[in-house]
Amino acid sequence: MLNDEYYMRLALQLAEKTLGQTGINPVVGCVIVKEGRIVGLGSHLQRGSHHAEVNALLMAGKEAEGGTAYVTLEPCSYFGRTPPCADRLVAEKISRVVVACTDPNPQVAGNGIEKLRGHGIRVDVGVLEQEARELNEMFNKFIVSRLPFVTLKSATTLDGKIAAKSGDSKWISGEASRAQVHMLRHRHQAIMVGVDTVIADDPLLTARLEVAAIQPVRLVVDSKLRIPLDSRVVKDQETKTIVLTTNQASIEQMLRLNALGVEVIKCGEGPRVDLRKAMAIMTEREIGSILLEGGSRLNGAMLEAGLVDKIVLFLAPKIVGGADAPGAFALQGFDLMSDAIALERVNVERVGNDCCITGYPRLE
Ligand code: AOF
Ligand code: ZN
Repeated sequence: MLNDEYYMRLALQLAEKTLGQTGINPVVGCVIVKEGRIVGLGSHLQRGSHHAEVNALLMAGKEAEGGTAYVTLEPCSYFGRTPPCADRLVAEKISRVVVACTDPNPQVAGNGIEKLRGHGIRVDVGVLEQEARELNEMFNKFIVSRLPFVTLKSATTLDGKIAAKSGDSKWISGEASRAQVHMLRHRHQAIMVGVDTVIADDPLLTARLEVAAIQPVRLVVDSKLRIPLDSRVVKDQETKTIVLTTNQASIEQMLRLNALGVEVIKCGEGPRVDLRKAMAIMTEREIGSILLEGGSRLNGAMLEAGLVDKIVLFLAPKIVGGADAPGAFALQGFDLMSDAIALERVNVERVGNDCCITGYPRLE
């Protein structure tokens, strides 16, 4: 027997496939059903373009009248870059709306549902609610806190190392894990690393998928502008590179980087980059999600500053040893285990021969 979950699952799939392409906007899917037939399907494809409901309504045309709309997020109720979806659903004479979850955007937050009900439309809320909410975890944080959602990704050996004592790190995790990392890059608006990672590994930091990928902006935290001018993140033009530094950085080096097309932003007086300020600057630039890819010290500093929202750790079944080999998180350290940074909502999944552990640091 078909039920609401059947169509909502389809709407969620339409939303999920667009993760990474809506910028600071949520991903949203909509399915319109009339007399047992699907008459319209839509996703929000890009910020500034039609919302999911409008795309689905355009496909349905006159068939929308009297139909049921399944939407993964509460229809919006205000004029943003596009007119309110709630008004449009009313105008097209939809008779019932099924919503997965409410929109945390303070400008919507229940108003969309209220508006629909005010026009006599039956609205049912909460079908596949948890899935829908998790799908937009980055948007949910950004729209309320006005700070980017930071996912810390790392790959370690069983003994917690991110490189051998020589510095060699290719490769720790297996092919399947590395493919997942490229999907993570595609789904975040920026990738952030410390300058030591650029010096040690000379990474390209682009998203490489079997299909075309969206390239996140590259962010390099570099308080003294030690970034080599011939590093790949400087030379490669596939995406923009921004270096976050301090007032202590040399003007000459800054100008050299600018001449090579790299933007340099000063975040604080030094000696270290003010990471909280860096996050606020990203917000101004409408970067709502960041994939933090190390190294140890930047990971530690971001964690200590309470700026990490999620951890994705690929644990590879190998042991490399070496007292000086770096670990994933360089922190000052706590005296008591009870003070350790604990993760909540932990999930464990096997990826090839690796184990992928995800969780959310409890932020006090
Ligand atoms: C919906 N359906 O498909 C989306 C919604 O100013 P805009 O047009 O970019 O709208 C942004 C806000 O609209 C966004 O913050 C969120 O609250 C809502 N997004 N709403 O009804 C959609 N993408
Ligand atoms: Zn809308």
